[in-house]
Parts: sequence; structure tokens; C-alpha cells
Amino acid sequence: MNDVEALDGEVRRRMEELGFARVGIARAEALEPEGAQLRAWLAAGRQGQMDWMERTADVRADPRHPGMVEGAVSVVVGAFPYAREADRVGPAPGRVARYARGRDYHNVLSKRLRKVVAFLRERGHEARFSVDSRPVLERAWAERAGLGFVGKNSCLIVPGLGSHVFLATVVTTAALRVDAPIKRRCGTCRACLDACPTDAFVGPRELDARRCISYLTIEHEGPIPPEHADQMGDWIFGCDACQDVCPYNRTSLPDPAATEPFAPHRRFQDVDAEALLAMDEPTYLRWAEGSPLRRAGLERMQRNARIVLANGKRRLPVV
Ligand code: B12
Ligand code: SF4
Ligand code: SF4
Repeated sequence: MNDVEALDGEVRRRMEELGFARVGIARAEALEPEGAQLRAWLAAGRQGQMDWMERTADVRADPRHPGMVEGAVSVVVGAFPYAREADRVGPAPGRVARYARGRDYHNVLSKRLRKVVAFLRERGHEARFSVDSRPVLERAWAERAGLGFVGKNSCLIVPGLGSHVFLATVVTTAALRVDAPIKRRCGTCRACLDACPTDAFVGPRELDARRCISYLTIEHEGPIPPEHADQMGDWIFGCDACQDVCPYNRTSLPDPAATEPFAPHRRFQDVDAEALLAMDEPTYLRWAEGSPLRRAGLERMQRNARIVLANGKRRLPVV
């Protein structure tokens, strides 16, 4: 076994030991055509208020940029599954997207990835990780590393696991064995494009974030345009509609032991919108501690709560 093979085996083994269900590796290089797609997407204004994406576009398009890891050779990618349990466990009307019903993945996965970075540095290589936390096009790298394919809903779909996975990357100067990408497998299906409540897809794999309920409920500051507020239904944080209809998510549920770090918390399985409206800032911060919901802040969550309550009233039968 040569040095590259030995280090490669060790990195993969460590990632798997940390709970990543799939691990793949791609060669670090300028992303094309994905970089050009990202720039066109930004030029069309599809990022809405997420102006941090524009500021870091050059780094996103090439992980060897000094803003990430100069001289990088490899991108290690891991997919970590989260729970996909059935919906509706109570009468409260606020629905939270599945990825956000448990502990905050940024915290849980960053802690694990630091160990891989430390290991590579001990071996004399530079390395930095990203889990939705640095300017890395994570889905493009996951596709290149052969973990799965980007579906028409623009999510990374892992055969056998579906799309309910978090993605994480470690960009490093270490030379490692590279995996081959797999073919896209949507075929003629377009269930996700048709299921989107706000018609947010410009086309296959291309999303206008400004229309997406996930963006509107989490990232967007200020009032939500009335036409989209009506379409939000009961989504109070995030949205899963384009994933719920995907046939690749009808595979058997992931092993609960594998998704245990993200086991759903009762209070986020169905959020009590009325209780949210009665919260003050300190109460909210305590309630949302350690959860991805903290990011939205009380003001946005109360805005969302008012909308889902109003939408709920509209759904009541007229007698
Ligand atoms: C910004 C962002 C969002 C935005 C914009 C989403 C989007 N589709 O771009 C909003 C707030 C809407 C969002 C929503 C969600 N997000 Co998000 N998000 C991100 C973030 C931070 C950056 C993504 C990005 O760069 N978008 C810009 C576009 C251009 O890039 P992209 O979609 O990755 O790019 C590919 C395709 O869209 C395509 N493409 C783009 N333009 C064009 C044009 C043409 C013509 C074509 C053919 C293709 C094409 O090519 C690109 C390269 O492969 C990543 C983390 C990261 N750093 O990567 C998480 C991330 C993508 N999000 C994630 C999750 C979980 C979600 C939600 C499922 C959460 C939810 N349930 O509410 C939804 C899913 C919505 C959806 N259908 O995409 C996960 C995805 C996991 C997965 N299996 O794919 C990520 C990777 C975070 C993580 N580390 O786990 N997100
Ligand atoms: S997350 Fe919801 S609103 Fe956003 S694209 Fe998917 S179905 Fe549409
Ligand atoms: S619903 Fe159909 S078109 Fe959409 S991502 Fe899944 S397989 Fe592809």
C-alpha cells in the first residue's frame, strides 16, 4: 500500500466512524459548469437577501481560492442522514422541516469534522471543513465525489438513503483517491417541480430562492409577499414539499441509531404558533437553544406564526 492509499483509507475510516453514512472524494479544482451556473444564478438575483453568497462567489467557485484552502488537492465529502419520521403528532399548526426538528447540525457535525481536520494537520496537510458554514458549493462537490446526484429539486439524492441528508466537506492539500460521479437518475419524473406550493423552480435543478418557503421563513427579513404567505400553508420554518414527493425518499427509513444525533424534539415536531406569539426574547432564546430555529430569531418566527395561524383559519370549513 502506498502513502496516498494509506492516508485515503484512514480519512475514509475516520469519517465513517464519526457517523457519516457515505463518504466520497473529488479532486479540488475550479467548478465548471457549476461556478458559471452559480454566477448566472446570482446575476439573476435568485439569492434574494442572501447577499453573503455574492460576496463569496469566487471562493465558492474554486476551493483552492485563498479564502478556503490555497493549494488544495482533494475535497472529502460526507453525507449524514437525519430522521424522516411521520408528520403531525399534535394539534399545533406550525410545521417545521425535518432537518430542523432536532439538534443544530452545524454544531453537531462541526465538532466531528474538527477531528478529521486535526488528523490531516498532524500529518502535515492543510485542511478546513464546511458544513453549511463556509463558502463551498456542497451539493456540487457531493455529486462530483460520487455520493449521489443532484435531482430536479436541486437536492443531493443518495441512492438507498434519499435526500434527507446533511452534507459536509473537508477541503485539503492532501492527495487522496478520487471517486467517480454517478449518473443523474430523475428520468422523466417531475413530481417535485409540480409539488412546489410557490412554483419556485425556474427549471430542473434551478431554484429561485425568493419564492422558496424555506428561504422566506428562515432567511428573508421583513414582510413576506402576500401571495407567498397564502401559499405557505402550515410551514413555519423551512419546507419539505419537493422532497416528500420524491420516489427516492420512499426507501426504507434510515436506522434510528444512524440519525440519533438529530432525533426530533417534541417541541419542534409541531410548533405551537400561539405559544410562540406569547414569547419574549429571553424565552425564545431558551426555547430555541441548540436548534436551527434559533437562526430565524423571534421576530421572523412570530411573523411566520401569524401567517400559519391565518392560513389555518382560512382552511376551516365554512358552516
Ligand atoms: C443558500 C442555501 C439555500 C437557499 C437556496 C437553495 C438553492 N437551491 O440554491 C434556501 C434558503 C432556499 C435553501 C433551502 C433548502 N436547503 Co439549503 N443551502 C444553501 C447553501 C448555504 C448554499 C446553496 C447554494 O450555493 N445555492 C446556489 C445554487 C446555485 O447552488 P446549488 O443549488 O448548490 O447548485 C447546483 C444546482 O442548483 C445547479 N444549478 C444552479 N443554477 C443552475 C442553472 C441551470 C440552468 C442548471 C441546469 C442547474 C443549475 O447547479 C449547481 C451546482 O451543482 C447550502 C450549503 C452550501 N454551502 O452549499 C445549503 C444546502 C444546499 N441546503 C440544504 C438543505 C437541507 C435545504 C432544505 C432541504 C431545507 C428545508 N427543508 O427547508 C431546503 C431545500 C430547498 C431546495 N429544493 O433546494 C442542504 C442540502 C442537502 C441535500 N441533500 O441536498 C445544504 C447542502 C446544507 C448542508 N450542509 O446540508 N438552502
Ligand atoms: S422547499 Fe418548498 S417552497 Fe422551496 S422549492 Fe421545495 S417545495 Fe418549493
Ligand atoms: S421528485 Fe422526481 S424529478 Fe424530483 S428529484 Fe425526485 S426523482 Fe427527481
